[in-house]
Amino acid sequence: MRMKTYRAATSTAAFAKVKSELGDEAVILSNKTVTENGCKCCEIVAAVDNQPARPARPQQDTKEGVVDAALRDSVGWQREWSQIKGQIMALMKPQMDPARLSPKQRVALEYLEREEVDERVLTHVYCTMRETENCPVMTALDPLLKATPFTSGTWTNTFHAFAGPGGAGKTSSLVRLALRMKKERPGMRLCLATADGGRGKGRLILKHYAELSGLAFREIITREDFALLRDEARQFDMILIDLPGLSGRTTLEEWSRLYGLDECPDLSIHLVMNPYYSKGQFERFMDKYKSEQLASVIWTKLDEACTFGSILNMAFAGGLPVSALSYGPGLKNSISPATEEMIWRLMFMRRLPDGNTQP
Ligand SMILES: Nc1nc2c(ncn2[C@@H]2O[C@H](COP(=O)(O)OP(=O)(O)OP(=O)(O)O)[C@@H](O)[C@H]2O)c(=O)[nH]1
Ligand SMILES: [Mg+2]
Repeated sequence: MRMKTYRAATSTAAFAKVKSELGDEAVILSNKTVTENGCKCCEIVAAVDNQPARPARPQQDTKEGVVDAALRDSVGWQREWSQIKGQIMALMKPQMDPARLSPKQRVALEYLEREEVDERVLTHVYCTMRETENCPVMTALDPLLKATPFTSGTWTNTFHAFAGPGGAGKTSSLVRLALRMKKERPGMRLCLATADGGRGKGRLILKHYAELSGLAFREIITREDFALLRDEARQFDMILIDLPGLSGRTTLEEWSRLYGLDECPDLSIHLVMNPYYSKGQFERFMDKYKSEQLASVIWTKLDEACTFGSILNMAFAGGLPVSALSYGPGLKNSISPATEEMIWRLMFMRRLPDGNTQP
């Protein structure tokens, strides 16, 4: 067994060093806050087996080897599975005879296809409409999409973390929702916390708006800081945590374990996404950001998108409700707690929640 100590400004940065040097098999033995040259930083002790239990490259010529290789490379595995699903859909497509639908149903299905709603959803909608004679389109679509608006009254648990790809709009969404809730309920005890210490900008924005609006501000550099925040949670109605965009192969589940977020039953994670990622990119993100604690999706940059089918695709694939919609770069009047009506208007009329229409 080889042991090594890593120090960095945050657990995220220290963990990235561990991964790049010792690889995915490394085990974290300790993860604590230490002081170096008068500054708080994170120290991780990690270990890796000198003799890997399994050969680095599994034998590909046996059944076990092939399965092992596929399971090790989960992205490859996912891609294969998605190809199989694609082939099933291709087989089904000729049976999706548009002539068997009413003109209204046909137009709606064609519209959804143009909006880049994927085949899985289209097939499901087609089958639902075929099951019941004259089934209204909205009756078939309605069960596929749910909204749980991000307001102080709807979400009753204390901890809310904002996760998602770099630059997706996590920090902006967090600040906008916090300011909105504070305006609606001035007595609300809100705390803004940043776990994104590695990138100065997000941290400074959060600190700035917390100070400006009289909200509490906390920094999470290691799991000890998160444990301390849990100890003081009773004094807040809601704690909003800004997570970093995860680089490389680090997954949200790994990151949550590193900071102890996975042990907090009172925590919901909201996934912040843009609607214009490609299909393959969505699949990659779904894999990277999957977590039992995922509770909703926040869609941002709607003002920059030209199709909105991915909102329905994601709801169908992940079963998560949509909690907020963001549609502008500024801080004012650019985010709305989501409702189903807003999303359908967006999808069928290209109308943003502020009433503006997308070209
Ligand atoms: N047009 C538009 N821009 C947005 C929207 N939401 C956020 N932005 C902009 O997108 C940029 C990135 O937003 P951030 O909130 O910093 O994104 P982030 O996910 O926190 O980024 P990292 O912390 O770097 O991973 C900023 O310039 C925001 O102003 C939106 O709904 N529409
Ligand atoms: Mg940020």
